[in-house]
Formats: sequence, structure tokens, C-alpha cells
Amino acid sequence: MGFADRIKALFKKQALDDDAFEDLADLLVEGDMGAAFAVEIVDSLKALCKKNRVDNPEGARRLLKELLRPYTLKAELELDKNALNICLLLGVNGVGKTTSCAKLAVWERQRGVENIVLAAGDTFRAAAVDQLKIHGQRANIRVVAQHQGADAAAVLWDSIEAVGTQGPGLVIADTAGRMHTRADLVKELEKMNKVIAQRAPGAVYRKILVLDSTTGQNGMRQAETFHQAVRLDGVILSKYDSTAKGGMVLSLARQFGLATLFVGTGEGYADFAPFDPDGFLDDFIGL
Ligand SMILES: Nc1nc2c(ncn2[C@@H]2O[C@H](COP(=O)(O)OP(=O)(O)O)[C@@H](O)[C@H]2O)c(=O)[nH]1
Ligand SMILES: [Mg+2]
Repeated sequence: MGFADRIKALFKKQALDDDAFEDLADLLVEGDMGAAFAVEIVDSLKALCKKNRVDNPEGARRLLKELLRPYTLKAELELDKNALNICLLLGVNGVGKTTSCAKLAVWERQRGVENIVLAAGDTFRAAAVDQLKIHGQRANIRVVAQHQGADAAAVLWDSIEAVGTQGPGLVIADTAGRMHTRADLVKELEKMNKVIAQRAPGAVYRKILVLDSTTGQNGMRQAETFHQAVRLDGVILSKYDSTAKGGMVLSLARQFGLATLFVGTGEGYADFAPFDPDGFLDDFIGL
């Protein structure tokens, strides 16, 4: 049974007693909300049900949705069609950065953005450059790359040249996914920032973290490291298909004030859409 179905079942089969609320807290923890947050929400729900004299499951689920709503933060990329835009995709290995670069490029092209370049900024593994090139061929989008081991900031420089320093256009930069220390991350980013400051000081510049929605609390630690090092503009939540429960979105908002931009739901380019808070909540709690 899926996660949302279990929340649904929980409310259906039980009276709204303390046991039911305890089971709900357990479920929310399992849904990647984190223990403290889950208990906090369930305590609030209990109080709210009492105050509003709600004793039916359907009513309780609606109140739960209202309680969670403030934690579904959505952000827009807000690119400027008349300027140069640079999106840096960050995250640890395997979360879906390279795939998300291609998906984002296809998404923006479909919305009328022209002159898009994918920057092969993961220069540590030869396979990463090849992977981006394959996406470029498949989706018919230009890829700017150098040799393996090249300086990622130099690849960014080339990509800015390729699009034109004044734009209009869009550079989407892939990056290496080694588990950075904060100091490494800051150093890498400083190089990128310097290139942008020198070549394209007027560019719209976004730093986006890609998080694998199946990684639970581990993803929260990644978000903390990257956000503290780099001040992120938002998150792409990948692999929100199959078994992902998605409570991480709520925790990101609560703990770091981080908003979700896009959600990836498969390996195809079309499996990508802006975060939909209302639909997300309905899915999460099975409304
Ligand atoms: N099911 C699913 N798989 C995805 C999604 N995004 C990426 N992947 C897969 O996850 C794996 C790692 O993706 P990749 O883009 O190479 O991650 P990177 O190491 O962060 O660049 C690949 O097999 C992708 O096809 C998604 O939204 N859903
Ligand atoms: Mg990659």
C-alpha cells in the first residue's frame, strides 16, 4: 500500500483517539518529515480537532492539510528573457543533476527561451561529460565541454561566451557531485562567481540544489551543507516517482526556509514540472 493510502486507511479504520494520532505521527516520520516536526504537527492537529469539534476522519485530514500548507514553499526561477541567465545545478553524486540539467533546458525551451547551452561542469568523471553530450544530441541542445579534469569555472566561462555575455539566453551548468566539505564548496563557488562577475555581471544567476526524494533525512543533511555554503535559490526534487513520499519538501521549508522549484518524476524529459503545492499535499495525505 502506498504512503498516502496508509494515511487514508489509518484515518478510516480508527476513531480519532490518542492511538490514532500516535500512529499518524509514526507515519509522518516514515514519510520523511523528521520526528520533531511530525510530533509538532500531530499535537497541533489534535488541538485543532478538539477546538473545532472535528471527530471524523475526513475532517481531520482536511485540517492536517491546512496545518501542512505553510510548509509547502514553491519558488519560481524567474528568468529574464531579455538577459543572460545562468543556472547552476548542485548536489551530491547520483541525485539526478545531469538529467535535471537536460530536463530544465527542454522545459525552458518549450516556454520560449532560445539560445540555451548546457555547460559540462562535472569535469571529474569523463562519463559525466559524455552523458551530458548525449542529452544534448537527444534533445538538440548545445553542449559546451572541455576535457576531463578541466577547471569547471573555465567551462562556465566558455559557456557564457557561447551564449553571449549580454544574452539573451540561458546557461545551465552541471557540476561535480563529490560530497563536498563546506570549504570545498565555497571555494568552487567563489571561482564560478568570479567568472560571472568578470564576464557577465548583469546575468540572472540561480543556484539550485538537486535532491533525490528517496533519500530521506540524508537529503536534509545535503540541503543543510549546500545551503549554508552557498545560499541556494531553490530545490529540484528528483525521483518523486515510485516510492518517494516527499515529506522532505515540508522539512526543507520548515528547517531552512527552502522552496521547491521543480519536481522530477521519471527519466524522460517530460517527467518534469513545477512544484504544485496543493497537488503535492493531496498526494501526501491521500485526499
Ligand atoms: N526514476 C527517476 N530517475 C531519475 C530521475 N532523475 C534522474 N534519474 C536517474 O537517476 C540516475 C542518476 O542521474 P544523474 O542525472 O546521472 O545524477 P547526477 O550524478 O546527480 O548527475 C540516472 O539513472 C537517471 O536516469 C527521476 O526524476 N526519476
Ligand atoms: Mg552527473
